[in-house]
Amino acid sequence: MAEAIKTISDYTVNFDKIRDDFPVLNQQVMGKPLVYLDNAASSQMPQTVIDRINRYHSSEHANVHRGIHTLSQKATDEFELARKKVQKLINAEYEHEIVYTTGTTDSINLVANSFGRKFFSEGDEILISEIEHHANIVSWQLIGEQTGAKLKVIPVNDDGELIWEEYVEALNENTAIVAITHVSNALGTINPVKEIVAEAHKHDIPVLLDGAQAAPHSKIDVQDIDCDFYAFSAHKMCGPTGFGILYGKEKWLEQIPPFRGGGEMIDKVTFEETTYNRLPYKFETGTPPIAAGIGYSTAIDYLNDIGMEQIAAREQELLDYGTEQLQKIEGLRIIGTAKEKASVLSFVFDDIHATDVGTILDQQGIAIRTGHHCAQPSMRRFDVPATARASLSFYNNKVDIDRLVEGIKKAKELF
Ligand code: 7TS
Repeated sequence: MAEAIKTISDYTVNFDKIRDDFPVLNQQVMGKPLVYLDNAASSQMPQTVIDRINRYHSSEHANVHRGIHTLSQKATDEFELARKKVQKLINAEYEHEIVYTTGTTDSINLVANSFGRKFFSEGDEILISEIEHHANIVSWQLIGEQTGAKLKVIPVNDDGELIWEEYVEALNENTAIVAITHVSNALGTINPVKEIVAEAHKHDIPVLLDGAQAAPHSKIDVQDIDCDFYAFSAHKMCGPTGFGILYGKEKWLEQIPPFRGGGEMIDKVTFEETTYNRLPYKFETGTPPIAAGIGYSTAIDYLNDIGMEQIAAREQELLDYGTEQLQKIEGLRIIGTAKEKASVLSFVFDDIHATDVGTILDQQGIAIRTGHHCAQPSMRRFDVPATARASLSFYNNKVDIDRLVEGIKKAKELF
């Protein structure tokens, strides 16, 4: 992901100071300074985002898109500003291609239901990979049960990389959609999404990308990738929970029906018939998470101030350092060794359960995630019940990794 910038000395941002922007990091857990390495689950919010959300609640709160009064108009303007910022962040062609959701899971469910109801029929295939998050498996299974469409799964090799020939071979006249993760949350694999999309488009097959783990860590350009849908969550990008994005190409959003019914998404309602609002509001129902949207808007400013390229380079450097250090620990096996990899370090020991590693680390103030990471098929592929996973953000540093290594060694001693 890191492109032009290669070394710490090339940074124009002082990443060690950046840590001070995150109040949650400045605390003791179990009597030790917190080391937060669970960023793939959720990242932390900088003070500026917390302040923005507080200000909204303290002096700006009103419902959006419906009030003539000043507060409502201001809330609407601020909430809609996030849409413009997201459009710019991911280089979407039109602002109305940005649909607000409550997160990646919600975005994928929206496409599965709306696209599936319109286009799926008996015998259709939904092409996914072996290393998807459950959100990008189960949503499709549910709509498959209603429409007769079935999952088809592209395998990965022992490094956790998509087997390209299998992908090309799997595409056929029955493929209704390709739904694939940009970056695997369990293994860190970065999929070659531009090539995946180009190959599918040769057969006029649309592609949904699960960008939950990619959008926080690199510059996303949906026009360059040419994907048809792109889903991601605010809370993994220094924003609050409860807010997310579905990008969809205008041509698809125009064609597919609304997912949920209610206020906002309508144009005219009678008991006989309802007509729908214009894009993107056709897909947005009820009172949205306004404070979260406004907070996310500030999070985007924050990320842009640092620069997504610098973030990618910093994380690559930390990942390289972390990989090197973990590899030195006897008996530790890294799961997920793709050449193109994002800042996830999943590992196992043959004789220590991942949960035990996580518990010992927690006792030392080190937060990681253990378990199947909502990606049980990925675990099955590597024949492990669970992994311990340290996931890095740009605000982590080498001291965090050194503490992790020390902590793991302690767990080894104890077991
Ligand atoms: N897709 C991927 C690739 C993810 O990593 C996650 C969350 C989701 C979808 C769902 O995102 P949500 O915001 O809708 O919950 N991944 C993780 C994880 O790795 N640990 O906790 C949540």
